[in-house]
This record gives sequence, C-alpha cells and structure tokens, in this order.
Amino acid sequence: MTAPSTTPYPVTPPAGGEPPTPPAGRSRRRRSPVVRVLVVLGVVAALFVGTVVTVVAVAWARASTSTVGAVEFTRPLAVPPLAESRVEDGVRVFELEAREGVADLGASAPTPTLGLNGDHLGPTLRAARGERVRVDVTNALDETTTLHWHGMHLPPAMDGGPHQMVEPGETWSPTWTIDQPAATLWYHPHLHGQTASQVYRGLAGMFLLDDPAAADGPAGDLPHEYGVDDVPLILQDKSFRPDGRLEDSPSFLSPVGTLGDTVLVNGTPGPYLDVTTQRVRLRLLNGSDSRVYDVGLADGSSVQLVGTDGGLLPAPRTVESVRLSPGDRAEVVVTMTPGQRAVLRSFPPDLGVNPLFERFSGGDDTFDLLELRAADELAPSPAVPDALGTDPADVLDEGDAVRTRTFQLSGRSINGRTMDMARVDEVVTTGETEVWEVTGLDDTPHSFHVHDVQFRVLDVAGRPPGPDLAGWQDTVYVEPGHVTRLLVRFDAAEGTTDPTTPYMFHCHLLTHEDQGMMGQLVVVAPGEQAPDRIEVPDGVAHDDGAPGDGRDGHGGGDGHRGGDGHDDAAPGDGTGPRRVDLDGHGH
Ligand SMILES: [Cu+2]
Repeated sequence: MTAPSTTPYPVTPPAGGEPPTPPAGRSRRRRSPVVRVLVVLGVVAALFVGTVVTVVAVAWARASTSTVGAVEFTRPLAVPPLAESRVEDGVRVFELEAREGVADLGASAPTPTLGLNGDHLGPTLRAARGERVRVDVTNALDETTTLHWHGMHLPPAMDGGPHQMVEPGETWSPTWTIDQPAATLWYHPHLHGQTASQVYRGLAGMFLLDDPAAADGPAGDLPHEYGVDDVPLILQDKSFRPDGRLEDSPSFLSPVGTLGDTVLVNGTPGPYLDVTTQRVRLRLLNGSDSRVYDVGLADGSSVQLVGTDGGLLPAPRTVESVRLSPGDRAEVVVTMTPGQRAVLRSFPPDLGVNPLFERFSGGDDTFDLLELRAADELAPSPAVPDALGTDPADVLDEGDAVRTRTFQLSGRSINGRTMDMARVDEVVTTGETEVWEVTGLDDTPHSFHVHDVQFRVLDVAGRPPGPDLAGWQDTVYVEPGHVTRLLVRFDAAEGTTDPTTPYMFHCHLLTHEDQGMMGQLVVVAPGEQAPDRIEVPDGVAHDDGAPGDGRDGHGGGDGHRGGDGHDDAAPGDGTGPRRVDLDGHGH
C-alpha cells in the first residue's frame, strides 16, 4: 500500500543555512502519524479489551451448569456387579483385567472407554476384616497403568501407587491382610501423569470392607443387602464430543482440571433406582477429576449420614447435604415413604475461593443425579442405630502428638516441591501421633489425600469439623487460606515399614496430582533410618514433556538434571515433576 501523505516534508534538506521551516499546515500533518498511531492503538486496545471482556463473559456464562429439570431419569441405575473371588490356601483371590471398551454413556454415539472386567468401570470388590486377599491385576491395555487401593491400610509395595507399574500384558498380584474397620473404599489407577486420563476414561471401582464382629452389633441394623438397600453410587462428571468420544480438555479458564457438564452415576446417565425397602443406604463416591459435590435431596429434606471415608461415624448425623471432594466417600441412609419419588441432587458446593475461581471450578453448578422411586409397598427397615463406629477422638489424642508437620499447597506444589519419584519427602515412624497442618495458599481448590492411613480432622480454620469430617478420613478438601489440622498416626502392620518404598500424599484433584502436586513418604519402625533418595522403577523417565505441562507453573524448566537422575533435586528447587515414560518404550 502507498501512503504519500505520510512523508511530512522533503527528505532532502533545502540548500542554504536556513533550517527547514514547515509550512503552517504541515505542523498538523507532522503530528498526524503519532495521532494516527495513538488512534490505532486506542482502537486496538478497545477491541482487545472488548474481546477479552466478551470472551470472559461468554466463558463466565457457560461456566455454570445446572441440570435441574433437564434430567429425565429414564434408565435404571447400573449397579456394579460384585467381583467373583475364590479362596486359595486361605487367601481370597480376585481377578481384575484393565481393558478397552465401548459404552453407551448417553452421548450421541457410543463412547470409547476403559474398564476392569468390562467396558466401563469395574466390579465391586468385597472382603472382610481379617481376611488375606490377593488381587491379580492384568493390564490388557496398550499403555502402562497401576491400580491403587484408595483408603486401604497395607504395605507400600502393595499400594498400587506410581511405583507399582503394570506394563501392558503383565499381571501384578498384590497380597495383604484386611486390617481396618468396615468401610467404603475404592480402587483406581495411580500412574504418575496419567491418573486423571485413566480414571476419566473409566478405570475405577468400589472396594467394600466388612467387619463381621461389628456387624453383630448395632451397626448390623444398617441396610446391607448389596444392590437392594445398600447401593454404591460412583459420581463422575463427563463431557462428550459430537462423535461420542470423551472430552477431556479443561476450560482454558479452569483453575482445576476437567469439569464435565453431565454427571453419570455408576456410568448411567439419567438413572433411577427402584427402592423396595423403607430405608436405603447409599454409598457415595466422588470418582471425578476435579469436581466437588454437595449431595442431598432436591426437596431439602434431610438424610442420615452414617459413614465417611474410613468407615462408620460414631453416631448417625442428620444432614441436609454432604460435601465430597474428589476421592471422598460418604454413606447416607435415606428414609422413603411408599410411592415417593425423591431426587438426589448435587448443590453448588462452597469451595471457599474467590468468585471467579469458584465459578470456573464448578462452585456454581447444580446436578440432578438420581431419582429414587419407592414402591407402593416398602419392606420395613430397622431404625438407624444410635451407635455405629469408633470415634476418632477416642483413638487419636492431640496430647499424644510428638511433632507437627506443615504441608503448604500452592500452584502444583506441596511445600514448594513438585513430584519426584526418587525423592523421599517425609519419613514417618509407626505408632507416633502427629499433627499435620495443611494450608492452601493460592485461592484455588485443592484437597489432601494420604495413603495407608485414616486420620482425624482436628479443626478447619480453627473450628471443629462438621459432620462430614467428623469420622475417619483419608481425603480432605483444603479450604484456601485456612489451616486444616489433621491428627495422623501410621500404625504398624506386616510389611508397612519399608524405608525404600514410599506411600503418596497428594492433592486428589487428579489433574493437579498429575501436574506434580504430590509427595512421597516412607514409614519406618522406631529407630529405623530412611534414605533421602530411592531407586525408581524402570520406565520412569527423568524428563518432562508429558501432557499437562505449561499449567503447572514449572513448564519452563526442563526438569532434566543429568547424571543418573538420583542425585538431584534439592528440596524446593522448583524444577519440574518427574514424568513417566508413557508408552514404556523409552523413546
Ligand atoms: Cu490441587
């Protein structure tokens, strides 16, 4: 393009000593480029600001989801089958095979999924306190995986964390003795960097523990017929692409991970449950990536909360709703009247973060989850017993605490560090009671999960825990800006002290976890020492580059520290997380 008028005066100075004096009219024209640039800049800035405002406004409007009134409850709730097992030499043996599948999840086309012994999700494992169990986990996928027993007290080598990788075609056979109260636990992959994706695609299932001695007591009056009046509810949010495939990329404004716009229960979209008894016990599991639920009945009537992560509460608590952060469980008993229809709903959870992050973290979302349809005649159920499980306060006393540890959660780091599979972050001695102070520093939703133990929540922001944190917990939502104090004691059991095989502690928002928000602890016997560095299994890359980089605030670092990779990473060095070689072929 040519613009002759942009030459304000002749390039060649006129001959003679007189400096060039532009004519009066040129004075205006000489400034005009500046003015024009300013005008253009102003227009560009206005367009930019306008575009940003529009994009944020549209994103803001779209960030809130409500399915109230939009769910038709046309499909019977799928109840995961109880896993078959056999007893070999006194050991109860289960078999689980991770495989690819295709499932009707209510999308416009069948959805490619992952499942265990099936197309999507897995069967419910069930074992009793005192039993020796073994699970033969076969990986029929074309990617590495692990299987972690969330909430289970067991040796770290059997834990199924990032170190217990199962390569394609391999079978891993962890064995342990069930040594804890009756509880609703679950299993899911824990491959570092790939946990969110594998869980989202469908690798998850329930692991129910029974306590025969306790069942002979009052707790035996709780509804307990699996699939009839004792029903597992795995809550998972999903989004689908037009071709039916799962959409797993988070909103660019999401401070957390993937937030789906529909919630499936046990993989069923729009489910209903036929209720034939006066009371029904619902075992809720939040199996989602990042979504926090606040579950109650749509009409606001109350339910009886009888259990949390680690088992039964000391006594039932009447609540209108229960908050579940990812990984959390709760058991509630709903009392029905003949012919009643009741909708289980997730109300907007109070995440305690700023309004913008609240919105983009699902804090304004409402989901209708499940319709309970009571028959015209209901079989009578015993009243919910007044006494259920042990009170954590009767077992763990703050006066016994021998030390305080602090865990500061920020960005994708804990205490300034991101995950390093070769680093031992904490060494804990069995039998010692400790106070753990967990603080979220960055006004972003996080949670805190510890392997192997059930802990007592002492207080949150100085206040005693509410009903949903009054029992045993292995996962707790971390309210930003406040201290959540836990009382923790790792009890000894066969094989649990192992100074070179770590347990994990991490944010259970799975995308955060994958991005490095995880640390490692080893449990030792009194007087036993542990190294600062441990061997990592074959197949663990010593470099970054896995999906998720760039959102963890450490994406600029190459994370590669040379050498054998076992002599690096001083605490808090801020280098990137260690990543798993995703295909196991060492590219
Ligand atoms: Cu987090």
